[in-house]
Amino acid sequence: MSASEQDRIDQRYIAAALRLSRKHLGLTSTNPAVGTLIVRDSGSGPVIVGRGVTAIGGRPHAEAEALAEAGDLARGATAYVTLEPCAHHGRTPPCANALVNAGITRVVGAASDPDPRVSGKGYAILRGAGIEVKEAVLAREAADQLAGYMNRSVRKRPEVILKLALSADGMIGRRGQGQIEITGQVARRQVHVMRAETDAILVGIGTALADDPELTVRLPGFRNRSPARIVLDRLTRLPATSKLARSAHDVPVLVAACPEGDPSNRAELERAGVKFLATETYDGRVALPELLEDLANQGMSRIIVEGGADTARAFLDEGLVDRIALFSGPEAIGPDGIAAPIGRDHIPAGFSLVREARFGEDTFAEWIREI
Ligand code: AOF
Ligand code: ZN
Repeated sequence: MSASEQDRIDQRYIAAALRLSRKHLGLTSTNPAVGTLIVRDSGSGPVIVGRGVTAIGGRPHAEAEALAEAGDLARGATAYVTLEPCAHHGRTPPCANALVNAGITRVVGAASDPDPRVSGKGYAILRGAGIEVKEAVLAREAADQLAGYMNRSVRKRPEVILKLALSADGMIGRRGQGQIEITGQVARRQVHVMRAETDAILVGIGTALADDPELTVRLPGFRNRSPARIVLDRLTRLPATSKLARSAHDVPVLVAACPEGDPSNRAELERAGVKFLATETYDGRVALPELLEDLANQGMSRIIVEGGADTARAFLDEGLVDRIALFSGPEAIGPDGIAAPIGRDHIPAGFSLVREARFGEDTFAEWIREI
């Protein structure tokens, strides 16, 4: 087989392993959602004999699952891994050793693991055992998908995804009105998939009061995939009668408030099951870097900021946005619109376009900032 033919096959299986692992994105924190495929040559071409994704909750690891499915067929096979196999004795034995013991002869990897217990050591164990190792195949795609884990490891905070729905004239809503429909149903369904792939949805109190949103995942096939809901609510104004508070026993609601917030409302919200974050403040505002650090310490890797304009601007101004996801609808809102803090033509420096799509009448584009 020529080298370029081999490269094409390797990219195809890494792409398949990334697609496979995506189904557990948002379900494995604090572990990354990794994918593994075990592929062997059947004589008439390569066949997949084992598939693994990091299990819900983070363990077992993807390699262990894939090796279990492959059994003896792993001997002499190639393992495609979206993240460098682990080298440490954690709650599970090292995956690098498991691959060696199973008789894998070639490993193709996408991302390297920044975890100091693993970084470089996983690949070294494999090479030390005589396994052929090829690294960094589809490294950009893997970095994109593993951005939550990478952010938490390197920046010590979750990946912050800023999601906005923009009208044709660059507005995100109409003054004095609650939720208005900017994008169609197909795009809205896509938002629910994005929510399901995160650990929390964050909004400002302005949005919570104006829209009374539920911020849950309501999509067939994605039941029980609602992440926590976080409200930036400096003065503890979230009503105990809001949809958020009323559903707090089913899906967690976390409020970031300042000490001067309303104590009686706080007590009422706590009775409804709402939890309060230990928030630091400066200039009377919730300190966002500290809030994010706290969320990372609670195990969160990906959060999605969904509104409104002031909240989006606060994260942007502090340089705390890692991914920008813009949905654009076909209709204009006009002069009573609320201007978006950002637009397709005003993406901050340092971000690069990773995805463009159409959802019904709407367009979608996504940019990420490299770590
Ligand atoms: C892998 N395969 O599927 C995942 C890996 O707490 P532990 O023992 O589960 O270890 C967590 C670390 O394992 C995590 O920081 C990352 O380095 C690695 N995750 N490794 O070989 C997997 N999810
Ligand atoms: Zn492992």
